[in-house]
Amino acid sequence: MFTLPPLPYTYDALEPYIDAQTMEIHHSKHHQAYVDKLNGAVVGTEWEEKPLDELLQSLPLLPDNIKTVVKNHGWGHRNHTFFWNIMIPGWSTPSDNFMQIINKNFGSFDSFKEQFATAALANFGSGRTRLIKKHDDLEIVNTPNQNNPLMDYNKAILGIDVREHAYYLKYQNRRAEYLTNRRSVVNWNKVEELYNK
Ligand code: MN3
Repeated sequence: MFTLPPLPYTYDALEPYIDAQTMEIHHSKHHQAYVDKLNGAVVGTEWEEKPLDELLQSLPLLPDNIKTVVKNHGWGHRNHTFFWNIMIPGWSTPSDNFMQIINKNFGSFDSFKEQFATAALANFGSGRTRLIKKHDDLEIVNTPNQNNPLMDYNKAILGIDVREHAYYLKYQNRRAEYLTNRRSVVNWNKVEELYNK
Protein backbone atom coordinates (compact mmCIF):
# COMPACT_ATOMS: atom_id res chain seq x y z
CA MET A 1 0.00 0.00 0.00
CA PHE A 2 1.18 3.46 -0.85
CA THR A 3 0.79 6.07 1.86
CA LEU A 4 0.62 9.85 1.97
CA PRO A 5 4.03 11.18 3.06
CA PRO A 6 3.85 13.81 5.80
CA LEU A 7 4.81 17.33 4.75
CA PRO A 8 8.32 18.36 5.83
CA TYR A 9 6.74 21.45 7.49
CA THR A 10 3.38 22.49 8.93
CA TYR A 11 0.46 23.56 6.73
CA ASP A 12 0.89 27.20 7.70
CA ALA A 13 4.69 27.23 7.32
CA LEU A 14 4.65 28.80 3.84
CA GLU A 15 2.35 31.68 4.83
CA PRO A 16 1.83 34.31 3.55
CA TYR A 17 3.00 33.09 0.16
CA ILE A 18 1.01 29.88 0.15
CA ASP A 19 -1.86 29.84 2.63
CA ALA A 20 -2.47 27.09 5.16
CA GLN A 21 -5.90 26.16 3.84
CA THR A 22 -4.56 25.64 0.31
CA MET A 23 -1.69 23.54 1.63
CA GLU A 24 -3.99 21.43 3.78
CA ILE A 25 -6.47 20.74 0.98
CA HIS A 26 -3.74 20.18 -1.60
CA HIS A 27 -1.94 17.69 0.64
CA SER A 28 -4.69 15.98 2.66
CA LYS A 29 -7.31 15.88 -0.12
CA HIS A 30 -5.67 16.09 -3.56
CA HIS A 31 -2.45 14.25 -2.83
CA GLN A 32 -4.33 11.72 -0.68
CA ALA A 33 -6.68 11.07 -3.59
CA TYR A 34 -3.75 10.22 -5.88
CA VAL A 35 -2.48 7.76 -3.29
CA ASP A 36 -5.92 6.20 -2.77
CA LYS A 37 -6.65 5.81 -6.49
CA LEU A 38 -3.19 4.36 -7.09
CA ASN A 39 -3.82 1.82 -4.32
CA GLY A 40 -7.27 1.10 -5.74
CA ALA A 41 -5.67 0.14 -9.05
CA VAL A 42 -2.80 -2.04 -7.83
CA VAL A 43 -3.93 -3.63 -4.56
CA GLY A 44 -4.78 -7.26 -5.16
CA THR A 45 -2.71 -7.41 -8.34
CA GLU A 46 0.79 -8.74 -8.84
CA TRP A 47 1.97 -5.10 -8.94
CA GLU A 48 0.98 -4.13 -5.40
CA GLU A 49 4.37 -4.79 -3.82
CA LYS A 50 6.37 -2.84 -6.41
CA PRO A 51 8.11 0.33 -5.29
CA LEU A 52 6.65 3.42 -6.97
CA ASP A 53 9.66 4.09 -9.22
CA GLU A 54 9.65 0.56 -10.49
CA LEU A 55 5.91 0.61 -11.04
CA LEU A 56 6.14 3.83 -13.08
CA GLN A 57 8.97 2.43 -15.16
CA SER A 58 6.89 -0.67 -15.82
CA LEU A 59 3.89 1.25 -17.20
CA PRO A 60 4.03 -0.33 -20.68
CA LEU A 61 3.81 -3.78 -19.08
CA LEU A 62 0.73 -3.03 -16.98
CA PRO A 63 -2.66 -4.46 -17.95
CA ASP A 64 -4.81 -2.01 -19.92
CA ASN A 65 -7.47 -1.77 -17.22
CA ILE A 66 -5.08 -0.20 -14.70
CA LYS A 67 -2.43 1.41 -16.92
CA THR A 68 -4.03 4.86 -17.19
CA VAL A 69 -4.98 5.03 -13.52
CA VAL A 70 -1.46 4.08 -12.45
CA LYS A 71 0.08 6.54 -14.90
CA ASN A 72 -2.07 9.49 -13.76
CA HIS A 73 -2.21 8.77 -10.05
CA GLY A 74 1.24 7.23 -9.69
CA TRP A 75 2.81 10.27 -11.29
CA GLY A 76 0.43 12.50 -9.32
CA HIS A 77 1.72 10.91 -6.12
CA ARG A 78 5.36 11.22 -7.23
CA ASN A 79 5.01 14.78 -8.53
CA HIS A 80 3.38 16.03 -5.34
CA THR A 81 5.96 14.37 -3.09
CA PHE A 82 8.62 16.14 -5.15
CA PHE A 83 6.72 19.44 -5.04
CA TRP A 84 6.49 19.50 -1.20
CA ASN A 85 10.20 18.85 -0.89
CA ILE A 86 11.44 21.64 -3.10
CA MET A 87 9.65 24.21 -0.96
CA ILE A 88 10.89 25.52 2.37
CA PRO A 89 9.67 28.14 4.83
CA GLY A 90 11.73 31.31 4.84
CA TRP A 91 13.78 32.91 2.14
CA SER A 92 16.46 30.84 0.45
CA THR A 93 18.77 31.80 -2.40
CA PRO A 94 20.97 29.76 -4.72
CA SER A 95 24.52 29.22 -3.51
CA ASP A 96 27.34 31.03 -5.35
CA ASN A 97 28.16 27.81 -7.19
CA PHE A 98 24.62 27.21 -8.31
CA MET A 99 24.15 30.87 -9.20
CA GLN A 100 27.02 30.47 -11.67
CA ILE A 101 25.20 27.55 -13.29
CA ILE A 102 22.02 29.61 -13.53
CA ASN A 103 23.92 32.55 -15.00
CA LYS A 104 25.62 30.32 -17.54
CA ASN A 105 22.30 28.91 -18.73
CA PHE A 106 19.99 31.91 -18.48
CA GLY A 107 22.28 34.93 -18.50
CA SER A 108 21.27 36.07 -15.01
CA PHE A 109 19.07 35.06 -12.08
CA ASP A 110 16.54 37.74 -13.06
CA SER A 111 16.42 36.40 -16.58
CA PHE A 112 15.91 32.87 -15.25
CA LYS A 113 13.01 34.05 -13.05
CA GLU A 114 11.45 35.87 -15.99
CA GLN A 115 11.79 32.89 -18.35
CA PHE A 116 10.42 30.50 -15.73
CA ALA A 117 7.42 32.76 -15.03
CA THR A 118 6.74 33.22 -18.75
CA ALA A 119 6.72 29.45 -19.26
CA ALA A 120 4.50 28.89 -16.22
CA LEU A 121 2.03 31.56 -17.36
CA ALA A 122 1.85 29.98 -20.79
CA ASN A 123 1.38 26.49 -19.35
CA PHE A 124 -2.27 26.10 -20.22
CA GLY A 125 -4.65 24.49 -17.74
CA SER A 126 -3.29 22.11 -15.16
CA GLY A 127 0.29 21.25 -15.89
CA ARG A 128 3.64 21.60 -14.29
CA THR A 129 6.54 23.84 -15.16
CA ARG A 130 9.91 22.38 -14.39
CA LEU A 131 13.57 23.17 -14.37
CA ILE A 132 15.29 20.15 -15.87
CA LYS A 133 18.91 19.06 -15.84
CA LYS A 134 20.01 17.92 -19.25
CA HIS A 135 23.59 16.70 -19.21
CA ASP A 136 25.05 19.58 -17.20
CA ASP A 137 22.75 22.21 -18.61
CA LEU A 138 19.44 23.56 -17.39
CA GLU A 139 16.23 23.82 -19.36
CA ILE A 140 12.71 25.01 -18.56
CA VAL A 141 10.03 22.54 -19.63
CA ASN A 142 6.22 22.63 -19.50
CA THR A 143 4.25 19.42 -19.20
CA PRO A 144 0.46 18.92 -19.07
CA ASN A 145 -1.47 17.22 -16.26
CA GLN A 146 0.67 14.79 -14.29
CA ASN A 147 2.69 13.81 -17.34
CA ASN A 148 6.41 13.51 -17.09
CA PRO A 149 7.42 12.71 -20.65
CA LEU A 150 11.03 12.33 -19.64
CA MET A 151 9.96 9.31 -17.59
CA ASP A 152 12.76 10.20 -15.28
CA TYR A 153 11.73 12.65 -12.61
CA ASN A 154 15.27 12.66 -11.27
CA LYS A 155 16.11 15.04 -14.08
CA ALA A 156 13.64 17.58 -12.72
CA ILE A 157 15.32 19.71 -10.09
CA LEU A 158 12.62 22.34 -9.58
CA GLY A 159 8.94 22.17 -10.35
CA ILE A 160 5.81 24.17 -9.82
CA ASP A 161 2.22 22.99 -9.77
CA VAL A 162 0.23 25.47 -11.87
CA ARG A 163 -3.03 23.60 -11.47
CA GLU A 164 -5.61 25.94 -9.95
CA HIS A 165 -5.95 23.88 -6.76
CA ALA A 166 -2.37 24.91 -5.92
CA TYR A 167 -3.28 28.59 -5.64
CA TYR A 168 -6.92 29.40 -6.37
CA LEU A 169 -8.18 29.94 -2.81
CA LYS A 170 -5.71 32.73 -2.23
CA TYR A 171 -4.92 34.01 -5.70
CA GLN A 172 -8.02 33.13 -7.78
CA ASN A 173 -7.14 34.04 -11.39
CA ARG A 174 -3.92 35.84 -10.42
CA ARG A 175 -1.49 33.13 -11.45
CA ALA A 176 1.31 35.65 -12.08
CA GLU A 177 1.09 36.82 -8.45
CA TYR A 178 1.19 33.22 -7.23
CA LEU A 179 4.29 32.62 -9.36
CA THR A 180 6.05 35.66 -7.97
CA ASN A 181 5.23 34.75 -4.36
CA ARG A 182 6.09 31.10 -4.90
CA ARG A 183 9.70 32.19 -5.46
CA SER A 184 9.94 33.10 -1.79
CA VAL A 185 9.60 29.47 -0.73
CA VAL A 186 11.90 27.68 -3.19
CA ASN A 187 14.30 25.36 -1.40
CA TRP A 188 17.44 26.20 -3.37
CA ASN A 189 19.61 23.85 -1.32
CA LYS A 190 17.37 20.98 -2.37
CA VAL A 191 17.43 22.12 -6.02
CA GLU A 192 21.22 22.18 -5.97
CA GLU A 193 21.35 18.79 -4.23
CA LEU A 194 19.19 17.31 -7.01
CA TYR A 195 21.38 18.95 -9.65
CA ASN A 196 24.49 17.39 -8.13
CA LYS A 197 22.94 13.93 -7.75
MN1 MN3 B 1 -1.51 19.54 -7.35
